[in-house]
Amino acid sequence: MTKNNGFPENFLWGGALAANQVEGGYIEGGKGLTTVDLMPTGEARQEISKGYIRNFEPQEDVYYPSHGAIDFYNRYKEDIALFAEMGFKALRISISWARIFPNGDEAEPNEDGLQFYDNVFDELLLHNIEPVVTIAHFDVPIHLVKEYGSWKSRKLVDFFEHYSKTIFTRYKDKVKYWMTFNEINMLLHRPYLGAGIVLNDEENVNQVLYQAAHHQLVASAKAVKAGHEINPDFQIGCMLAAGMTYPYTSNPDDIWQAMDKDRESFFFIDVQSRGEYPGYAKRFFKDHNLNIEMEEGDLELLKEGTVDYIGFSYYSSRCTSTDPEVLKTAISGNIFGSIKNPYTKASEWGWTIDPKGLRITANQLWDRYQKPLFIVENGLGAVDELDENGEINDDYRIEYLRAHFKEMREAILDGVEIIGYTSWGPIDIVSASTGEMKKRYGYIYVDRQNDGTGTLERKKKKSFGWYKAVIQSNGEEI
Ligand code: BGP
Repeated sequence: MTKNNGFPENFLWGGALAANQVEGGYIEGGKGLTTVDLMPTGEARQEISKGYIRNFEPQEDVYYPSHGAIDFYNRYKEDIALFAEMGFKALRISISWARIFPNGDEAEPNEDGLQFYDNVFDELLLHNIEPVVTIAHFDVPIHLVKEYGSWKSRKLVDFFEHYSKTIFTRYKDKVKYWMTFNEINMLLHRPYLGAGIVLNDEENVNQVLYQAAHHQLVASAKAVKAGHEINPDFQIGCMLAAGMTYPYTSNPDDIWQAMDKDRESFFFIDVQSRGEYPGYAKRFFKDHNLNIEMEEGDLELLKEGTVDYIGFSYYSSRCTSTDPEVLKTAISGNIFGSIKNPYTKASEWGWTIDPKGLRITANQLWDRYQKPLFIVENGLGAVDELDENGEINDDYRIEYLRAHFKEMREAILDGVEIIGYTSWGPIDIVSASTGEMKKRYGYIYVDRQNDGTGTLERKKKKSFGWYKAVIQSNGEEI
C-alpha cells in the first residue's frame, strides 16, 4: 500500500554506521587488530588506503581514530535510545570480523564478541528498530593481511564463509537484512581500505585486484547461499558505492567513456545480482591479459548465490570527458575520479552535490537489475559549529537531505522499488576517507575532535527534530 506521497507504509527509515568508525574498544573483549586500526588521520591515511604503505603494527605517538572512535562499544544503549527517539525503523551496523574471530582464521569464535552484538541487537529490537547488518565493512583482521595477503588469497573465501555462517546461525532470529561487502567496488579505488590489499611494485595491479574481486564475489555468493539455508527469510544484499557517471558533452566518445566507467562498478553487481561475469568484463580481462584463476564450481556458485536486493550508497554523481583540456578540471576529494560538472555544487570536502543524481541512479539500478533497492548511505559531511547558546543549527544538512528525499520520492513515483533509506552517520563518527571527526554527518553531535580530545557527550542538532518529523510523517513532511 502506498500513500500519495510515494513512500510505502513499511519504508525503513533510519541511519547507517560501521563498526570501525563508531565502536572504539579496539582491543576490548578479545577483539583482534584490523586494517583500519592501523590507519591514522591525515595524508598518511590516503597513501595507506590506496595500498601503497605496509604497516602492520600500531606506532607510538600516532593517533589512530578507530581505537576509541565515539565509544559506541560502551554507549550503544544511549545512542540507540536517541535513534529510537527519532523514530528509526532500521539501523544499519556492521559486525567487526575481528571481534568474532580476532585473527580471522580461527575455528572457534570469540564469545565476548558474539555477546556484544547480541546485546546491540536486543537493544534495537527492544525499540522496534530493524537491524541491517553488513558482514564486512572495510575492517579485515590484520592477521589475514600479514599471513595471507588478505583477499589476494583464495583462503579468505573459506574464512569469510566460516565467519558468515557463524553470525548467520547466532543471529538468525534477530537479524533479517544482511549485506555481504560494503561498497564492494571500493576494492578498485582504495584496495587497502576496501579489502586489506597491499600492493607490491612487481605486481600487475589489475591482475591482483580482479583476482581479489573474484574471491570476494565467490565469498559473497557462498554467504548468500549459506544464509538462505540457515534462514530462508533472510534478505541478503550486495552494496555498491553508486553514483552515475555523466558524459561532459554529447560527443559519442564521452558517452562511451562514461558508460565504460560505470561498468567498472556495475561489474561487481552484475555478478552478484545476475550471477555471471558480463561480456564486457571478459573482454576487459582478455584485452589486459588478465588470467583470473577460478576453481571448479565457482561459476555455478555465482549463479546460486545471487542477492535479494541491491544496497547502495549515494553521495555524488561523477563526470567524465575524453578532452584533455577538460580533464584538467579534475576535482580532488572524490574517491571516484571526476571532473568538475559545471551544473553542480560541492561539499566542503569537494564531494559533488547532486540530488537529482539520486533519482537517476535509482532508476538506472532498477532498470538494470529489477530487484528492490535499499539506499543504505547518503548524507552531507560538513563542519558544525556550536553557536553562542551551544546549539547546532545545521540548516545546510537539512537542505541537502530534503533535496535528496524529494528525488528519492520521485524515484519511487517513477516505479522504482525502494525498501528503505538509512542516512550515513546519524550520529557524528570517524570519517572513513580522512579519519577526521570534523567531517560530521550526524543528527547528533559528538564532542570528539580530530585529535581525540573531547568529552564524547552527545547533543541533538537542529536536524534531529527535522528527521524525526520526516519519519513520523513517513516522508509527507520533508
Ligand atoms: C562510504 C563508506 C562509509 C563512509 C562514507 C562517507 O564510502 O562506506 O564508511 O564513511 O563513505 O565517507 P567519509 O567518512 O570519508 O566522509
